[in-house]
Amino acid sequence: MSTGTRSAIGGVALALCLSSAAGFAFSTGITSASFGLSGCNACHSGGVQPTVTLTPSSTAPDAGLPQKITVAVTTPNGQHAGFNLRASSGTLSVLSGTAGIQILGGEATHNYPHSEGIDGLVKFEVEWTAASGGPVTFTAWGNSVNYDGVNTGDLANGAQSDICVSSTFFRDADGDDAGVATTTQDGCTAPAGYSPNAGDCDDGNPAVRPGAAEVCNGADDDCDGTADEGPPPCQTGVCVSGACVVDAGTDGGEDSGSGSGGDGGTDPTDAGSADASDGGGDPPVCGCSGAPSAAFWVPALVLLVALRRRTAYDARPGRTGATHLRSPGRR
Ligand code: HEC
Ligand SMILES: [Ca+2]
Ligand SMILES: [Ca+2]
Ligand SMILES: [Ca+2]
Ligand SMILES: [Ca+2]
Repeated sequence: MSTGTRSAIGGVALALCLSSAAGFAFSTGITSASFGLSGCNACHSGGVQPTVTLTPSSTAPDAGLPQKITVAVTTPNGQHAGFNLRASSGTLSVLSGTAGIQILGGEATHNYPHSEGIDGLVKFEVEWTAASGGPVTFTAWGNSVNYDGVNTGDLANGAQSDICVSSTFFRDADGDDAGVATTTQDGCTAPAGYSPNAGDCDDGNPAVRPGAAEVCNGADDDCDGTADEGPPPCQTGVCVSGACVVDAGTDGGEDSGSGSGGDGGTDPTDAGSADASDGGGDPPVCGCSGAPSAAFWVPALVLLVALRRRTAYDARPGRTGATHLRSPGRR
């Protein structure tokens, strides 16, 4: 068919397309939104099915490095073809210096029917860049057309290619999905004992990892570089490193030293108004869940004994200037 005839028919076809629905100009490209599983053959028929090959330049590319994807179509129905290529992730773009290919709705397609090369194939080359590691599926349709300006005398075929984008995985010995940056392995999917996330500051303890809840234990549970930070119960100064300072609940002598708050006497670790209901049975100063550990109880008992001694001393006749305030009713 001569170029002149093609142009005339093309003009008619374009006019028809414009009058029907915007975006439906198929000889000028099409996206998968316009076809289902039967691809281009939802509309094109009457021809012989071509062979379509889809070839990524690498089957295990690195994320961020552009790859070339080639869709090659045989031409049993003439010397022209169109195509559509989509990727399950990443970004398709037009290779610089390539004419007649566009990106529509994230998919690659022809601008006009391309003609075959000396090898009898119509080849479409597109650039694709992975966003991140993991499996990717490319789906392509190639349509061998007779170039008569209508969707008859043509037929298409599909092709699919699965690749996997390589990324770095970090050794995760404690299985908490956070690994250490010092031991890594590259691959498509995580090898056993490895995680895509780094940043574990204790790879022998699954409770310690980025994003874990910071608890009062003197350790940096969330791996942000600071131990026991954050609001109560972990506020620095309220939660003492290594143990939660809780009121025993019976006002058994925790009030000593100076400070402010509702106590008749005040805790060295008093949270101020939080302790206002003192007078026996304080709410915990530091509301830890679970029973306080030995790390709390041993020093607490030592303190208790010391305070009892001190109270006896203060109560001796002649002693006035008490060095600490006592709770009301605790004389
Ligand atoms: C929804 C129906 C429909 C689907 C799906 C469709 N087309 Fe078309 N196509 C048409 C129509 C109608 C024409 C004729 C009007 C025109 O050229 O735009 C056409 C024409 C063409 C032509 C020029 C044909 C010739 O013989 O001159 C090419 C090339 C083409 N389409 C490629 C494709 C490809 C590639 C696909 C699949 C990825 C596809 N089309 C899917 C309706 C469709
Ligand atoms: Ca046709
Ligand atoms: Ca850990
Ligand atoms: Ca921390
Ligand atoms: Ca902690």
